[in-house]
Amino acid sequence: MIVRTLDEIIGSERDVHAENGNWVSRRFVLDNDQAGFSFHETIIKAGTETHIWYKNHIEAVYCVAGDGEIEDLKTGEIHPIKDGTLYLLNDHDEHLLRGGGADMRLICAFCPPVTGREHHDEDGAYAPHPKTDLYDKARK
Ligand code: 9YT
Repeated sequence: MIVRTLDEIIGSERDVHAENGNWVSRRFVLDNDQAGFSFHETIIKAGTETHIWYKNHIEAVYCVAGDGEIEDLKTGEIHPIKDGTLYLLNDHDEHLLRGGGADMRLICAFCPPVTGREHHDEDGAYAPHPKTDLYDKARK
């Protein structure tokens, strides 16, 4: 069993800040924990806009505080986000994530797991998992 607290993560290498200051991600579970997913708490700063397109990952995101919205760039649909809203990027959905009036606190799970060394590329993607073939086979 692994037990971790937010206090331990803050200020450690699991506490990752976006280069543009739009978000902070606390990585509770990473690839090297061998759980098959990674599990993060992400704070999206109020009033920010982030272009994200996870071409190599599925992500579930559950909001527990704050407010904002997500714009699906394929359909143009805009969905409000608040405490109790979940979105699942099950189709590698390109989107804009906007923080509203108060910082959004999001609980996120990634499959395949994030290793912790990825950076958003110019399209807002993370690089594929090094063993991504294993995950592709597992989904078939
Ligand atoms: C919700 C989202 O995708 N935010 C960007 C950061 C990401 N959740 C991460 O790396 O934890």
